[in-house]
Amino acid sequence: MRLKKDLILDHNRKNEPKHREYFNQLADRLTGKGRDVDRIIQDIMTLQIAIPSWALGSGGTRFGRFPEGGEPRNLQEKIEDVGLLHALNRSSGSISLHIPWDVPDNYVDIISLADSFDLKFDAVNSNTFQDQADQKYSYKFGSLSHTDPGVRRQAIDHNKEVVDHGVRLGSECITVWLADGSSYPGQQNFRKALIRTKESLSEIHDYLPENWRMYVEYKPFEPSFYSMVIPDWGTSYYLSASIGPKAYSLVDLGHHLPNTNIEQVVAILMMTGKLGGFHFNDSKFADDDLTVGAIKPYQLFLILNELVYGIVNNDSNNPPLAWMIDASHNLKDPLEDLLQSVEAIKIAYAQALIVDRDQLESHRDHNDPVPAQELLQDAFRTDVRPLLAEARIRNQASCDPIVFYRDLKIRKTLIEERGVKTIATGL
Ligand code: PSV
Ligand code: MN
Repeated sequence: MRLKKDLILDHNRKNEPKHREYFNQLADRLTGKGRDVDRIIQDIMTLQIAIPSWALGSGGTRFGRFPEGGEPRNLQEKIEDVGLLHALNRSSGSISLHIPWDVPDNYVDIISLADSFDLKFDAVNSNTFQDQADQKYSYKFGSLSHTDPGVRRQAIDHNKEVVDHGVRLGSECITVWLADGSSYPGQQNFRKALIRTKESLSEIHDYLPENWRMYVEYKPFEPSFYSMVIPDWGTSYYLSASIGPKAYSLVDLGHHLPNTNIEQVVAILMMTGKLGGFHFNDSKFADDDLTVGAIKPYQLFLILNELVYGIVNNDSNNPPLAWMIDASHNLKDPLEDLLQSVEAIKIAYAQALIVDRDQLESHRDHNDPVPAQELLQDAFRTDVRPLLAEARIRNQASCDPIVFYRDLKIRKTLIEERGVKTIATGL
């Protein structure tokens, strides 16, 4: 399904007068505070957040899955879905593929399809957490960290193949997430497992083309329940710092133990020039993979505040970040959920952009936490949504994507086109 631009522009025209009123009020207020509103809108207009190919169908738990219907049946349809999102918000201009769930059968066709929606290919993801039917060795007891060199070889080669797929698609980075670890005390030698992982990752790193990056994702538990080989940002940093210049850490917001100060983690990684990118999501308990900003919007804002600080100050030449979503949609229409997630990231980004940084540093230098808190919370409590709507209108996207999506009954059309019982590959 392809959205006609005229429909979007018509919808915008109808909603424009009301939007103008809200926008003008906010723009006046921000201008009065010395903020450059046009510059902020420009920054919002250019922000792009990659959509994971594995999150376009309904998610589920080990207790069940309740699909919405009309799920994409193949990679082409996944690209069409991301194309829909991008047409609606002009902020979802890339797709992150998971291999082997999404191996293209014809690269030229896939690239030209993506092109026709103005989409690029973001990080490719390897999968050594599941066994595939045709593979020789099992990953039951690990992959890149495995005690058996044969299993490690298979896992390394898989990662190299993923890089090859990415090269052909025009991607420039690979994300490696390992399920490797142990579920029982005594099962694994922590030191040896980490060293083996480092050696395997080094070989993959050295295989990367010149302009490529490798993102090393960490996670404290699951599927291993006692120890994960890369459990936290410290271990990920150790690996990315010691493996080489193309290696960076990836922060998945759901991969922290409760109350971890993620904004501080982000600040330190960025300060060291080793922050590669994000898997955005939200959680109440652990890796819940909920809609970004659904549970802890203030934390999200504080994270974005550190990112904007790093971008403004060009922290240790940290390279441009990969902004990606990694979520699961158990109850919501996946496309609506993704629209909400992208919106939440942009809201937090816009709030971070309106922070008066000079003033904040001055409060910090004078050890005055009260105005520092007031200043941050003033930005957080500002309803910046008119800035986002304005950015979308200027980008010829829908001023109100979810309302428009529902008005057009897009899910119903997708179900008619693809059927009720279609299943997308992924988790
Ligand atoms: C693992 O929980 C993870 O966050 C990794 O990024 C995987 O690639 C993805 O989820 C798989 O759904
Ligand atoms: Mn992730």
